[in-house]
Amino acid sequence: MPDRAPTTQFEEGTTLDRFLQETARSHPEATGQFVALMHQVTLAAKMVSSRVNRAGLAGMIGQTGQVNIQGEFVMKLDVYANETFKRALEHAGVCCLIVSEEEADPIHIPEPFRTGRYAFTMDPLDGSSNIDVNATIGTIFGIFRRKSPTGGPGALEDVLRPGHELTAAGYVIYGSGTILVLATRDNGVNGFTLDPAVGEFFLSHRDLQLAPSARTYSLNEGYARQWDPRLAAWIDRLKDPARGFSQRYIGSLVADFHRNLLKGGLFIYPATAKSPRGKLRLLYEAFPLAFIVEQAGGAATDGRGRILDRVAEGLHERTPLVIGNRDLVAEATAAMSAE
Ligand code: P6P
Repeated sequence: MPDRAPTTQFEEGTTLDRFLQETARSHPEATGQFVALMHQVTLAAKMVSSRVNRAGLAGMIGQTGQVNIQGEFVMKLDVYANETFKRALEHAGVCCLIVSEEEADPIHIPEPFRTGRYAFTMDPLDGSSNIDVNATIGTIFGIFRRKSPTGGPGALEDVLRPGHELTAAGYVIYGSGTILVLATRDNGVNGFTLDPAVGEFFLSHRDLQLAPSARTYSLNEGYARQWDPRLAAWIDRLKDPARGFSQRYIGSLVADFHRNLLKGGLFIYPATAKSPRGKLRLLYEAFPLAFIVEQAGGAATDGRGRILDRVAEGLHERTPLVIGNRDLVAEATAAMSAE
C-alpha cells in the first residue's frame, strides 16, 4: 500500500482548486506548474461535459465521416474533446508534449508558447461509440515529468518509458454527473463532482480505496470463443454459483472502471482473435488506470506481468488489460499465464 499523507484534512465539498493548492503546499519544490496543469484539465473537462450533456441538442451526434488513427469513425464529440484539451494545455506553459488517441503523432507546443515540465497523454473521449445511445463516456489522462531538457521541445523519451514513472493520472467520467478522479503519489485517489450550477468540482469521493475483494467481473462475453482457452476455463470456473459472482459490462472503459473502483470488481479486456494484442491502448488507457488502481490498493496486469512495469514502445501500442481488486487480478493472471 503506498505510503502517503491521507486526505482526511479535507472535508467533503472542498473545491478541486483548494485541494490542489493545499496539497501543493506540502511540496516546497513545487513550481505551481502541476496546479496550473490541473487547472487547464479542469477547464477542458467542464467544457467537454457541457458539450456532451447537450450533444443531442447541439447536433454533435453522428459521425464526421473522418477516420482517426485507430481506423474508427470519428464522432464529432471526439474531435471537440481532442481540440478542447489540446487548446487548454498548449498555451499554459505547463506541457512539453501531448499524446492523444486522436492523433497519429505527438503534439508539440506551438510557437510562441513556452514548454513546461510535464508530458500529457490522453484519450480525450473514450467510448465515443456509446455517445449516440447516451451511455456514459470519459476522458483518460496520464501525466509524466519530462525527461528531455527543460525549455526545449518535448521528445518521445518523455512518454515512451515505464508506466511506473507516471507522476499522476486521472479520468473524467461524463455520466449522470461529471466526476473528475485524480490519483497522485502523495494523496492517493480522490473524486470531485462537478456542480454545473456553480461551475466547480467539489470533493465527493475522498481517499478512494478498493475493498479487499469483490464479486463482480466485467468483460465482453461475446468474444468467449476467441479467448485463450486458459482464460475461458477460468471464467467458466468463476461462474460456479458457490462463488457468487455477477457480470457487469457497459462497454465504456471509464464507466466499467469507475464502477469497479467504487464497488470493487475485476475488468478484463483480453487478447482476442480480432485483437491479438488486446484492444486497449497501453500509454493513455492502461497506464493511467493502472496507476489509479494501484494507488487505490488494487492491481493491473497484461495477463502476464504488472502493467506499470511495461515500457511503452509505441504511442498507440495495444495491450491486454486485467485490472481491479488485487486478489482477483492475481487469480486471473495466474490462470491466464499458467504453463
Ligand atoms: P468491445 C470503447 O470503444 C472501448 O474503447 C472502451 O471504452 C471499451 O472498454 C471497449 O472499447 C469495448 O470494446 O470490443 O467490448 O465493444
